[in-house]
Amino acid sequence: MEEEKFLNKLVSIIPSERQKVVQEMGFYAFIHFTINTFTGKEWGNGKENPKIFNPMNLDTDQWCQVIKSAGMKGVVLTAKHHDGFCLWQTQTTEHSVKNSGYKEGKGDVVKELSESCKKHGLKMGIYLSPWDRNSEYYGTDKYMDFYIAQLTELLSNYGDIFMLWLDGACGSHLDGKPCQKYDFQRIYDTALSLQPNIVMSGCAPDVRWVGNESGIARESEWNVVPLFNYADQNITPEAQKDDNAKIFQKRCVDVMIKDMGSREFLSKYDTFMWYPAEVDVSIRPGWFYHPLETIFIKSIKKLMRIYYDSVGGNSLLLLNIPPNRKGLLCKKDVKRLREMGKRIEMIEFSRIHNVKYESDIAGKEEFKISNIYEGKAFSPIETRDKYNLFAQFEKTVVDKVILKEDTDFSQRVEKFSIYAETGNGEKEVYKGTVMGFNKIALFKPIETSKIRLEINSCRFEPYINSFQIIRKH
Ligand code: FUL
Repeated sequence: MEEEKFLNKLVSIIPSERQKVVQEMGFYAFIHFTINTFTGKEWGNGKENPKIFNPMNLDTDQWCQVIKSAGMKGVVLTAKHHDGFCLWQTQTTEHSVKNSGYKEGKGDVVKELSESCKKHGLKMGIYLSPWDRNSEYYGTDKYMDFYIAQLTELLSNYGDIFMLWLDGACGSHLDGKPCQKYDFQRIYDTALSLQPNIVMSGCAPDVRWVGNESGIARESEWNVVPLFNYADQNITPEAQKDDNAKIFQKRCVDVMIKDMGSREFLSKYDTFMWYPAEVDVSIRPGWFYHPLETIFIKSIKKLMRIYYDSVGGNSLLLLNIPPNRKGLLCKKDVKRLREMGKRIEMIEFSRIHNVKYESDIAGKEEFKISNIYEGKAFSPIETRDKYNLFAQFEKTVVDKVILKEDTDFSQRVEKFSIYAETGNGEKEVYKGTVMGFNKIALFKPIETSKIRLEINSCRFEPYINSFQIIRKH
């Protein structure tokens, strides 16, 4: 009885409409671009001369074309990084494009990108660093008003903004300034009042930082987690370097822990929230462009691994692609991203269309199996220990199965296996834990005409709305 009450509580936690939008997007770009691009630094100190910012060939249309070609659905721009330089025509400070070499002070990168996004059908997001090493107000009572004024400009003047990315970094000790307390609640309230559909990521309530910057997602990434202290995720200076155990310990423990949502773990808590993970990682070693790092662009194999682990592992992927000093994405990055896009597209192309679905248990009236890769969910009429779903199709070599739960009914599946009929009996090809809003199960290619999905641990009955069979390509 107690267990039932507990599970009922868990399955009552579902995503907001805003979270659902970003879950469907899955993959979007991060653009780190500012004065650091010209100084070769990762963290500017705020004392840089704005004149050095002068991307002579800046072309936000090129960014958007490349972003689209990679299969990404939106882009988040560092409108202001820790050095405080603003990429838009702000009234709040002189440390901006207004006093830069770019277009003789008349340029506005936020405006240009937002217009290109509209033209190319991409969503636009903003990163506005709370840590500001240039502002005279930083570390004083006035700073939050200053920050809110900047946020207000950005969220009022550039059309729809799908995401606000909030970085917890606070390095006032580096500048001998008092520690600045960020009023995150005020930031959330302002953002929502100006952009009611905005999704807030990082030190924010909608999307959770996965806990590292190396592109690693958990094998079991849960959306239903204990109520988080999300405004308290301070990111240390070591965040730049490869993650290692020591840094893990220093950083906020709750965002880093391995198991964040198993039944056993959750049983220690009594308040929960829907909080999907986002993997943020750069295509290059640094977040900003550095000429010498071009040889270290991640290989297509590595990028696809990150994609399958994140987008294919019930997480979101925010892939950073830094433009160079001309204001363009480099040829090598462009090539890699196009290749990535082609491979992602191939997954869709290789989906088998004529699939006959069946189950060994009747479906609920409104959730009968009809076509569970085109939006119709399946949910059995009763709760059992095991549920089987069968997919039958013309014999072919398959190597992937895509599974999605209908998250309007929460995230329920805890364990599943995939079996392929070989003509010589069934073979287990994949053993998994969570599905969530997107799971791509990859396995060794196998020739088959029948796949069985066995769900063997679930929070009550499952609601499966996608069971796609993907041919090897
Ligand atoms: C970190 C920052 O310190 C890095 O420079 C970068 O912007 C990364 C996404 O977040 O906290």
